[in-house]
Amino acid sequence: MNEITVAITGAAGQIAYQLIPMVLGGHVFGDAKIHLKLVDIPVAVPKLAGVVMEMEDCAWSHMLSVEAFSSDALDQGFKDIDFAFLVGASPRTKGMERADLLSKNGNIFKVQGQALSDYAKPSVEVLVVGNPCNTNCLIAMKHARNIPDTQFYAMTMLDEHRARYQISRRLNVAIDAVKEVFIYGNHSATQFPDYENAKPAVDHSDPWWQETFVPMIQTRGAAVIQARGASSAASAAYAAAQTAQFIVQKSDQPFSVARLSMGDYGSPEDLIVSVPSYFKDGICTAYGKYTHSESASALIQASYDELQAEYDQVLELGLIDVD
Ligand code: NAX
Repeated sequence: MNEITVAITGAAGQIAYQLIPMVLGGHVFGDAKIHLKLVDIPVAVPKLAGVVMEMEDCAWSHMLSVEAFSSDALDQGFKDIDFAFLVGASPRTKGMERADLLSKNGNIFKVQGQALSDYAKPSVEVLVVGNPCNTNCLIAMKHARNIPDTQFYAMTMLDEHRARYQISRRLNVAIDAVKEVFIYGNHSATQFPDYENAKPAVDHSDPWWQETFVPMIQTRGAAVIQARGASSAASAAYAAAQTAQFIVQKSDQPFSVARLSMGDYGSPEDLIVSVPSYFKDGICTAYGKYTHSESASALIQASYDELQAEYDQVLELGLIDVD
């Protein structure tokens, strides 16, 4: 029997509440039967007991076990896992400086990276969703000495979905007819959603693309918070499930994901950067040879610069040892 052991951190949170049924419902890992480990901070563990009960009550046919773990017990929470969704993160609270946010999350992802290295299978694949996801992913990767860097990813699929939908609406074509839309840079308000290489082709001379479309995608998360009073959850969970599918299937279809840069598309090497990607010989690699206008290139560079600044701050905070 094909079995897989999966961990989800932030399991008592709102994204996980949508993601867990997708995983156990068999929508992510194909026919594999699943051992699921739910991890959250100690005060949230009692709530996790309720999530466990609900999943038992679904009697999922793919489910072998569901257990709750405290983030203080990653030796159990990450034991022998094949796939990790790192969703849990510390939110930015009112008045918090960006450096404080990086520092708080950096310490979480440092511990998680070390624990993945110590307790997960060396073949584990790791998808970071918790923000700032690119830099959190980098920190976890740097502390996971026993796991190849190529097995770390940060999610930009939700941004791609947001962009594809808006393009389909603008062009008045079916969503599935819109292809080759990719996110460049950071999962943040500086990201560049590339309309210039989308299929069907768009009219670049129309200022709507740069003046309306780009900022709309960049700030869509904030717009959802404004309308819903809570951040994206269903759409984020769906994007995480789909990204995991691409990863476990080693898909040769191109998709948006942030991963260790090899300098692709002019990105700074050794950072976790989103560019068009696909699996080639089992490794997630840059896809295509897309070119960009001068103005788009400047936007892409601004997002790369933001990632570089986050990295510099993380170095200053001593969250990564340079060796
Ligand atoms: P919630 O606040 O609902 O849940 C977060 C959960 O993480 C909480 O239960 C909290 O106790 C837990 N947690 C905190 N520290 C932890 C630790 N050290 N170990 C384990 N669990 C821990 O947030 P939710 O809406 O689920 O969002 C989760 C994260 O996803 C946030 O950082 C959010 O910013 C990020 N997002 C990322 C997106 C992306 O595209 N990459 C889009 C959606 C979302 O904004």
